[in-house]
Amino acid sequence: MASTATRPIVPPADLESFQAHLNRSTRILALLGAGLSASSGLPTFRGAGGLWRTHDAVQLATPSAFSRDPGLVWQFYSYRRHMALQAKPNPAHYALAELAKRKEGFMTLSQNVDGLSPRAGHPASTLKLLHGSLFDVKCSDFFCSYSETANYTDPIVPALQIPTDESDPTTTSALQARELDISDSNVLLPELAIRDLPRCPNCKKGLLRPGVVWFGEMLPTAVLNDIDRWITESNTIDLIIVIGTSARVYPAAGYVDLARSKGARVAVVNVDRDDEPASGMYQGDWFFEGDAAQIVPEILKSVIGEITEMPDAAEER
Ligand code: BJW
Ligand code: ZN
Repeated sequence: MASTATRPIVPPADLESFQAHLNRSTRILALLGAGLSASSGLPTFRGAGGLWRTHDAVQLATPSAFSRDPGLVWQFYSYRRHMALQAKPNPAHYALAELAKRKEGFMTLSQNVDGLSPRAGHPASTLKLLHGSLFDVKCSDFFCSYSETANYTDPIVPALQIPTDESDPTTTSALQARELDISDSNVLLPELAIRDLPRCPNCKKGLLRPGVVWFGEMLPTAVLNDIDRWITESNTIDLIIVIGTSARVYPAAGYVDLARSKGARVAVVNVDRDDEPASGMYQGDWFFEGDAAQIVPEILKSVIGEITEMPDAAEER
């Protein structure tokens, strides 16, 4: 039996044909999803990681969830801000950032809100954040236009501090400061009063909310316009690389078909062989099955070389 230890991550034939196409491609899109950050320790939305306490993460990402229970939704997002700040970009974030620096016609569309691609040094001009950022906040009052970017205060208000197990008399003092895993529904969360939630400093009336795009909301117009401009600059797109996304949420998923309609071949990187784009795979496409953190640096190597340095912009903040 062949040893798995020596098996290459990517079958050589696939790798060779993909890299030949990558090397000659001048217009390349990447569509990124939560699976890109999975090996940085951040959960995905659908599938095993998609439950937060007893709540479906997708159900919490809606304006109606926020209207119904802003405290719960803030606890969910405050936890995610905290987790994203603790996480580190992985080799796939660095590999994509490097490709962006080396290939002029490379544009990245990210559905991720975790800030890991910017922290890996992905140039902002070629990174379009379709669904906003966990570190943007804005007023939830329709009539107030207050917004903030790069708010890394953790917790954003004291009431959203992650509880520790100080109440447990059996733990030593060193352990007493240990944060509880509030994604575990057995951990009791404090009741939050509306007055304890982040409040808009401008109108003083509205609650602040995370600056992310929830279901039923428009994606940021400037971002959509930038992407449209890039797409219509030329009649062709050579390649779209679809990484760690179930590609089921629109309009993001629609960019795969749009790229294909301009001639693009599609390369998918996903741990789940069944998570193909909704319109399926065609002859000439590639499916690289496995962890994005391992596969992405491997398949991009013909352009970016080996990833050696991994500076994290968060350490300079
Ligand atoms: C790994 C891995 C590893 C794991 N390595 N891989 C057309 C048709 C039908 C419906 C619509 C349509 N157009 C619009 C809609 C409605 C709706 C929609 O798409 N619904 C669908 C569910 C059908 N879209 C919207 O509402 C959008 N707005 C809009 O269209 O506005 C116009 C409009 C307004 C009003 C009326 C009408 C039109 C907004 C969508 C916003 C999505 N927001 C969220 C939350 C963001 C904030 C937050 O983070 O909390 O974005 S939902 C959630 O899904 C999040 C993600 O960015 C997004 C995509 O998820 P993603 O990244 O693909 O994650 P998963 O978990 O699904 O997949 C992970 C993948 O990784 C899996 O495949 C794993 O196998 C893989 N994986 N580990 C590689 N290590
Ligand atoms: Zn306001």
